[in-house]
Amino acid sequence: MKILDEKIECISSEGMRSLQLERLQRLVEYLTKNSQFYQGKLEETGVAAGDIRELSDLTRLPFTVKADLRDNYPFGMFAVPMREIAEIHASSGTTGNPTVVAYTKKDIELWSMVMARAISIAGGTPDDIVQNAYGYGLFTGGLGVHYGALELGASVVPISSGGTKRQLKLMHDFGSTIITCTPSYALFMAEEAREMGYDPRKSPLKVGILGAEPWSDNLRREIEAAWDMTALDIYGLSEIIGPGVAQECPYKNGLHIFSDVFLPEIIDPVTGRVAEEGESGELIITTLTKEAMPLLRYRTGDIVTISHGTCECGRTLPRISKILGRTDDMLIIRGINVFPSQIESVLLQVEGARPHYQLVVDRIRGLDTLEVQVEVGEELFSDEIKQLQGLKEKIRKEIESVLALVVDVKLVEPKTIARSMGKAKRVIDRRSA
Ligand code: DLL
Repeated sequence: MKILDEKIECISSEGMRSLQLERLQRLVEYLTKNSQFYQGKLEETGVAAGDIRELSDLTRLPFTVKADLRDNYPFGMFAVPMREIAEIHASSGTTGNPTVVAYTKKDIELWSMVMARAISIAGGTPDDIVQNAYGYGLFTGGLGVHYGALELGASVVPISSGGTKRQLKLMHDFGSTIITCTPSYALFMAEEAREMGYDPRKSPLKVGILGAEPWSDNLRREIEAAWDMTALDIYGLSEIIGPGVAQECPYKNGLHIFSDVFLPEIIDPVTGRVAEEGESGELIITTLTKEAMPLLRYRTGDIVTISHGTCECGRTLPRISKILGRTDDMLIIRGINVFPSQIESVLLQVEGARPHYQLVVDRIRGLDTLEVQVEVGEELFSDEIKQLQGLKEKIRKEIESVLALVVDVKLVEPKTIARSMGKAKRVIDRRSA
């Protein structure tokens, strides 16, 4: 398979470190000159541009957190005048101010470049037809993939999310070879296809570039079997650029992170201690070359492990694991820490459970409870009660043995759990209500 940017994607570790250091020094100088926000922060921390002499000096720099973006709503984080801003995106902002992010023209070029790399790492070439079913608009998924597909020279169908019947018709008629959407939407589309009497395994799709929400390897297997395609993970977040921060290759050995432009660190989210190779921690990213809104040591809240060393695909870019959870979506149930994706992983190993589930957390008489609602196949519902009871018990026991957590299991009929065209809502927490 051709490597798009071999000089960077296969660079030696010394080469990468010296590139990162040079860019980091330039970044701190740039921020000292251009960003009012960072001028204040750097002054508080007592670090000047000249103090960054080696890469390990990175840890002397201050963290940036989401609240900084909210507090400086709407444009307080910008490091360039408005006339240089080319594009502005914002989160949906269900609570309080939305998070605003902005790009100069050069930032859009950077976004196009990293997204072209991502599609290429997934196996995409100019011969592919990319059906882009991420939402277009203020969400960064749609436009990010779009720019990358253009940069790579592929053909892009900007269909956006939703309109499932039309998705399936155009996919078939156009011969789309790559689908880009959330994993939950890929699953839902396969379900709809079957209902329309169309076998998704016969679709022209070869690869799915799926992300924007957590998903387990077991869900990957479901999606791959449903579509008879390779399903690969893509990671990113609006604050850093959007999609295009890290991308899994067909060897499925972690996601290659574009560390020439997004400098990663993994730390213990509580103590701040740097994690060892292979140890999980919070991913922190410094954007090395952005103009409009560069971020120093941004706390993504996403929990990963990182590994270095050459991948079977030939790339030397470090690899992060699939996102194991978020610092803020970890459920603490009666003192036990669980991430929704761990429950997903267990559920999908039990025969009869379908990959549609929701977790309902509540506090009853001072005690946390977790109800796992999961759909089971139609055939099971017409079966004897005894069999359903057996399945329920099996799921309960499996979760208990893997996570040491006692939960209530509720089996529900097909299509009871709401389907999602974008990010799925897996957890309903009634404790704060
Ligand atoms: O979700 C950007 C994106 C679009 C990524 C399309 C991939 C594909 P935000 O809406 O700002 O941006 O949400 C970012 O979503 O901090 C993670 O918690 C989560 N997330 C993104 N990708 C993955 C993934 C886009 N592959 C937040 N696995 C991030 C797990 C993911 N979680």
